[in-house]
Amino acid sequence: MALNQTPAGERVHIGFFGRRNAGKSSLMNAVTGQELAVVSEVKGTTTDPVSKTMELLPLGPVMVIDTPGIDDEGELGDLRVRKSRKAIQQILQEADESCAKIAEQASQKKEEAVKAVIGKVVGTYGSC
Ligand SMILES: Nc1nc2c(ncn2[C@@H]2O[C@H](COP(=O)(O)OP(=O)(O)OP(=O)(O)O)[C@@H](O)[C@H]2O)c(=O)[nH]1
Ligand SMILES: [Mg+2]
Repeated sequence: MALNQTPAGERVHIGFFGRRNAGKSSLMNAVTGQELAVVSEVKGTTTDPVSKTMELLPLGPVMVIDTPGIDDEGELGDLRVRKSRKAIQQILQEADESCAKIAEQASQKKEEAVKAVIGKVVGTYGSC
């Protein structure tokens, strides 16, 4: 399957989350080497999640997601925060599914080294 046909669910998801003006959009642009998101000194510039599928070496096919600040305020701000939280949940779910898949593959193959790495990841970061 060509890289640009990889389904979203099989891509590594990379999200940028944080307070307004923290530099999320700048970081996303720097990581991707593209001007994907508008950057400005005005707090709350990003008002909707911006996602882009691309190939990012050495990872391969990825989906990068920039999000509105999680400290936004007011009626509109609350809606933006909700969108950011949804994006965070989506990424965590993808991570859970990927982790379960790797663990399953490792147990089938009985590869102790792989299991050890997973154990280390789980031990270090809690449930992965
Ligand atoms: N000094 C400094 N300024 C930065 C850095 N990264 C971003 N900025 C500046 O910080 C301001 C906010 O950057 P953005 O990337 O728009 O921040 P953001 O987190 O996307 O902001 P929102 O979209 O409002 O949530 C801009 O004026 C950037 O030029 C950095 O590493 N150092
Ligand atoms: Mg932004």
